Amino acid sequence: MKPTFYLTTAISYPNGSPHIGHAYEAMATDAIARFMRLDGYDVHFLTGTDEHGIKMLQTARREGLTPAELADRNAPLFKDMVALLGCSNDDFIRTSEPRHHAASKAIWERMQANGDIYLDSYAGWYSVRDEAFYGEDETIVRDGVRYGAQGTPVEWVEEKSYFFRLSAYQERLLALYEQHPEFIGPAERRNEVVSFVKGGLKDLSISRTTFDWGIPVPGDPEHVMYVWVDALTNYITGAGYPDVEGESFKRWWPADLHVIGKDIVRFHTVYWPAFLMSAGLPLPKRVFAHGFLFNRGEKMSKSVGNVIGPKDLVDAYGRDQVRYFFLREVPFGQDGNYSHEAIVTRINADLANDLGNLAQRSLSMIAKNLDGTLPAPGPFSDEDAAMLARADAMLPACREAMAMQQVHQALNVVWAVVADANRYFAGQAPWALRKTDPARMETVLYVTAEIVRQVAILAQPVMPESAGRLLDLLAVPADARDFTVLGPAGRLPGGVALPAPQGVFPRYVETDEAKAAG
Ligand code: ME8
Repeated sequence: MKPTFYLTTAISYPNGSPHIGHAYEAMATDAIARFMRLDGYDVHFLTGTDEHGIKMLQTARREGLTPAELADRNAPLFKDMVALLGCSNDDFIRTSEPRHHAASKAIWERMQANGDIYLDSYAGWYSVRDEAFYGEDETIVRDGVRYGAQGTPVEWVEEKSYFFRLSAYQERLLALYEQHPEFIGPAERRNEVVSFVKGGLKDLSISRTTFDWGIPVPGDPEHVMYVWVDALTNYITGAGYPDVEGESFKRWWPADLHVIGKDIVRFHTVYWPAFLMSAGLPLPKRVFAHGFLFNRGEKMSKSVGNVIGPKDLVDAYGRDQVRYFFLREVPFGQDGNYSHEAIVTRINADLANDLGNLAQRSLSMIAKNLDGTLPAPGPFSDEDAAMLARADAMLPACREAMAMQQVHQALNVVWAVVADANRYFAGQAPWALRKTDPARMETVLYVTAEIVRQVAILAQPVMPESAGRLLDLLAVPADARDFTVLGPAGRLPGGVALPAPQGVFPRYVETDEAKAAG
C-alpha cells in the first residue's frame, strides 16, 4: 500500500475572475502534488470555490444577480483556470454543493454538542473584503475611514449571533504550536500566530442574521453560518465528512498540507484547529502560507486596474513557462514580483539557453553522428563519474526542499546540475572528439543524455508537458518516469533508437505588442 498525501489550496471567492494570486497558489500546490505522486504517494489534491458570505452577496447585488447566479457564472472560470494551468487536482469543491452543506451542518452540530456554541449578540467591526471580525484595537482610522488589521475598510455590525467559545482553546492551541512546530510554516508566520494567541482569544461570532446567503444554522434557520465556518469545513467535505467511518475519510483525513496565502493564516491556524478540536476531529499536519505576488511591486487589485489574468500570461508565454517562472523566481513563502522582463529572462536564460540547448546540442549530435542511436558508454572518466554523481544526488536534496514546500529550492538544485552539465559538455567538447576519439565522444554524449533524463524527471512536477517531451526525445517509456528510476537504478540503456530531436524550449522573441502589454 502506498502512503497517502492529502493536500489542498485555499478555496477562492468567485466574486470576480481568477487573478494571478489564485493561479500562483494552484500552480505551486500542483507542483507539490505531482512531486509526491512521482515520489510514490497516493495523492488527493483538492481545490475549489468559496461561494457564501457578504462579499459574494454585495458583488451580486451590484451586478443585478442573485449570489447563486454569480457563483454559477464565475465558479467555472476557476475550474477552467486550474485546467488551463495543467493542475492535477482530484476534486473541485463548490461550497454551494449539497455534500458541503451536509458537512457544515454536521461539524456545527458536533461543536454545539461539545458545549462550544452559544447565542448572544455581536457588536463590533467587520471587514467585508476580508470577511473578518476585528477587535477595536486592531483597527485604525485614516481620513475618516476605519480600517482593519489587513488594511481593508471595516463597518460596524450589531446583531444577534451565535458564538464559538474560542477563548477556551488558547492553551490547547499554544500546546499544539509548541508540540508541533511544523504545524505552521514558514517560521515568521508561526511566530506571528503564537504571539497573537498568547495575547488572548475572544469568542468568535459565527452566525449572521442580516442576510440569508449562506448555510442555515441547524435548528435556527434565521441565522446563516459565518462564511469562514463553512469555508474551512470544505477540507473535510473533500475527504468525505460527515461519513467519518467511510473509506474516504479514513484514508484522507487528517490532511497533510493546506497551502494558503499569508493573509488567511489566522483562520487556518487558530480558528480551524479550534473547530476541529471542538468537533473531536484530528488536525491537519501542516499549514503553509505563501507570499503575495505584485505586478512590478504593486499589489494587484481590481480597483487599481493592474490585474493580469492567468490566461493572458499563459497565452503570452506558455503554460509550463509560466509555471516555471513563478515557482523558480519567487521563494515560496515570500512575496514576489513579476514583470514581462523577468519572465522573458527566465524563459530565455534558464529554459531556452541552459536546459534547452543542453538537450538540443547533445541530441542533435547523436542524430547527426550516430544515426540517432543513443550510444552505449565506454568506461567513465573521473569527470563523467563526478557529473553522474551530482545528478544522482538531486533527489534527496529535492525531497528535503519539497518537504518544507521550498519549491524554488528544489528547482535551484536541478538547475545547478543543468549548469554543471553545460560546463561538463563545453569542457569535454564532444564535437572535437568526433575526429580524435569517437569512443570518448559517445561516452560524453551518453553521460549528457543521462543527465538530461534525470533533470527532466525532476522537472515534471513544475513543467509536466515540456519535461514529458524531453523524456519522449530520450525514448524513456511512460512507466520509467517516476522517482524510483532516478540515480543509477534507471540509467538510459545504450543502443536505443531516439526520435528526431526537436526544440522543447523555444526562445521568447520580443514583439512590440508584448512590450507594450508588459
Ligand atoms: O481568501 N498573491 O479567497 P480569495 C498571492 N475564500 N496569493 C494571493 C493573492 C496575491 N496577490 N491574492 C490572493 C479567500 N491570494 C477565502 C479562502 S479557504 C478555506 C477560504 C491568495 O479568493 C489568498 O491568500 O480571496 C488565498 O490563499 C487564495 O489566493 C484565495 O483568495
